[in-house]
Amino acid sequence: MNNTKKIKINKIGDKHKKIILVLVIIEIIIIISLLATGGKLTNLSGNSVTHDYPCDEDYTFEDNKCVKVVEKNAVLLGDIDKNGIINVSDRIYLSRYIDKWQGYTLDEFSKVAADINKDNKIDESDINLLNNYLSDNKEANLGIGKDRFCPKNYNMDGTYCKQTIVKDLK
Ligand SMILES: [Ca+2]
Ligand SMILES: [Ca+2]
Repeated sequence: MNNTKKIKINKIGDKHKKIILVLVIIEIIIIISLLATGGKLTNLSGNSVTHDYPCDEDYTFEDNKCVKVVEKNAVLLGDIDKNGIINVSDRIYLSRYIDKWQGYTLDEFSKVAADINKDNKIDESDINLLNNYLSDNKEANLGIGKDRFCPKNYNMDGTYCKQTIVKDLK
């Protein structure tokens, strides 16, 4: 009686071994096929084409070009350090930039934020307007802390600025 039981158990064990072996073989085939197609483009009909992915990682492949959409918060007029509020730090930064302190630079967004009277120059008159605003002189408020802008080459989309960068294939 005991012997019969043993044999049965062994038979079931062999079956499992075969199933596991088949699964391992299938897995190996899948891994090999993935390695073989890695880094390649596959067209709609499922055929592999010969070149590597033609765009840098952060670009998508559209209409035979590499396309990337850059999105940033729109500039708040007067928010020179771009932290979302207008305060004395913005004025300090602006005056140091105008006085050419080392390390005080403005990027394309900050330059829009700093030109408070919108005359395409960043100078003392912008500091004066910011000073007036900070000392609660509402007459000097030309949209400081309210108007939002996008730099050139960006499109306004709600409170965001978007820029679409298109590059040729690598
Ligand atoms: Ca600020
Ligand atoms: Ca100005």
